[in-house]
Amino acid sequence: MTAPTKNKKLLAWVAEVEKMCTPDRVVWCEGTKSEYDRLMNQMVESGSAVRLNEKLRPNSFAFNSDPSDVARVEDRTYIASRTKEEAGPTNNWIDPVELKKTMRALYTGCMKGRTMYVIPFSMGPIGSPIAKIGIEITDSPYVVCNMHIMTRVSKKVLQVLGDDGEFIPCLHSVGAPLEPGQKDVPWPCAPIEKKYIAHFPEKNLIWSFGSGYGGNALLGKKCLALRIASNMARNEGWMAEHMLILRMINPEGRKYHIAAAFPSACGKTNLAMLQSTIPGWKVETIGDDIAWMKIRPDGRLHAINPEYGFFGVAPGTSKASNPMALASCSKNSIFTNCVVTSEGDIWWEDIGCECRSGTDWKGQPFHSGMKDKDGRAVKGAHPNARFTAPASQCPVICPDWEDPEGVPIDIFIFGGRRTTTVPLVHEALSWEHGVFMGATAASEPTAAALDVKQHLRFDPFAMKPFCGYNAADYFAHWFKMGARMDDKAPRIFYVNWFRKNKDGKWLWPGFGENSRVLKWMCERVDGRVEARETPVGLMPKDGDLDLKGLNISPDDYAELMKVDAGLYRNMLSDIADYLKEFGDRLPSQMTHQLEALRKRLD
Ligand code: O2Y
Ligand code: MN
Repeated sequence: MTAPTKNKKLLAWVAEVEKMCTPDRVVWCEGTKSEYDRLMNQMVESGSAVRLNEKLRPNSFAFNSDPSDVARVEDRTYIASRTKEEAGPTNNWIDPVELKKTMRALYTGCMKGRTMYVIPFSMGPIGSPIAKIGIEITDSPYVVCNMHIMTRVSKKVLQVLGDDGEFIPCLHSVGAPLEPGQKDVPWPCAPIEKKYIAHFPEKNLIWSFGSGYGGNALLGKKCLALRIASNMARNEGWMAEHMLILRMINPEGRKYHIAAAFPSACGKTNLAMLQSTIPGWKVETIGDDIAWMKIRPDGRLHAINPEYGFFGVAPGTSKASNPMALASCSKNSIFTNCVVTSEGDIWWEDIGCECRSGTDWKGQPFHSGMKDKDGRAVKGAHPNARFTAPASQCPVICPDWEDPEGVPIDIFIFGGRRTTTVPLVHEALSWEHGVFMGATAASEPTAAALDVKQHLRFDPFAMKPFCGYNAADYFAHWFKMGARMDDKAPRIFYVNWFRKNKDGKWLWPGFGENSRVLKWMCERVDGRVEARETPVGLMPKDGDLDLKGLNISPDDYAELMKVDAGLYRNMLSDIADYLKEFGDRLPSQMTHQLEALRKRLD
């Protein structure tokens, strides 16, 4: 196949990879429907995909991964910067020269018997001043089809790239060469000790080997759009964040744009697609996972969603929890590690109906209520089972979600999962205080991970697994961005949807009712409501949080909003211990904020 580009750097890289990986053939992808259909047909024929019932789930396919390859592998994810200090204490570091030597040996001949696909893709609307071009080389047709949904794959990308444009090279192999005559398996991958998800930030280069799953293999997502992009953003003066983006519209039609960062299991996708319960207020989705933001000529921070689709967790997604996510994957979608029912539809735990009979993610017969030989409930879908769905299919997608200029951000929200201590909502006293709140965002350990003393799990800006450089320098970058924006900087808030009372009952209903908290934030931005100052930040005055129609007792509300100085003081030592990790590189503003909080709590 002749290459559809004259870009010298790209041609040289593709030739170098072909020589090293020795595939049987090279295919340049164009992102067309016929390309997608052809690859899907091939995968159905080879037995790695199941075509779902056309009437129930049009143009949709189910895959089961190898049981050893079901999620991102953080232990095998590396930031191979020049020095360990540049990667910082939150990343795995290996010397780049050593890692390249190891990985070159693994890549040598690794695509034997397979096709090498070259995928030109844009993160962000093609040609947007905030977008970036990536080229993924992979030997997985499953990856190609997922990239079609998750990114903008097109010939136009190569046109924008031109003869000497810059791109981010992303090399991926499942790490399972085929000998002549060897039959392929449905989900080829390499054993865990051969898996590497490697980032070379000084070279803007990604090398992934051995896994075909999600964030390990769809390299536009976590590897490019967060780890490599966060480092580029620091160097180039913009921001690449693990944030959803939404637009909230008030009854007068005023639009507010919100970007929010939460660690996993905090309902990020649900918030991105929230259905407001307040009459006249509406929410539209712009993105559910990643935000790229630049200061534009108006002095404000504008955000785009660099992705084109959703790679959402399937179990728990239902009409009740997130009808918009469910509608998004009603057609043209890929399902990985879910149950396929006897009718040829898809099923997972808590989808909102029973599965009378089907095949589980390991290919075994399954029905709801099934027990194993020890009497334990059998799960049909893997807990990290996923749907890949076009964002354009979300019924509440914002009409401007592809605006190349992005949307101006008014509000940042951080959060964590805390059953005690942290109130439903508080606002930062300043940009510096807000950065401190984001940098110290934390959740309680899950029940399974409880140890004697319940240490908090800090996940700064929900970026712990995704920041491609030293997190202390990342905090400094946040401080700098605020200074550049001055009074045009977004306002910063912290939420905790997960507080419980003494009987273990949730104090806040969550889901659509979270719109009440967003409404208060919007009113704060407009100066329509004053706030009361507490030691931890600014909180709603009595009556300002709209609780109309909500059945919440005054006692529960008081508990939900309570700031117990003693409990907060206990948290200070955890925060101080965690910040020590960053040593001398920690920006002085962080220590000032910690001391200021300590004083306010006295
Ligand atoms: O397990 C994976 O590979 C997926 S991880 C993921 C997918 C979509 C959005 N966010 C995440 C995440 O880990 O933050
Ligand atoms: Mn994520």
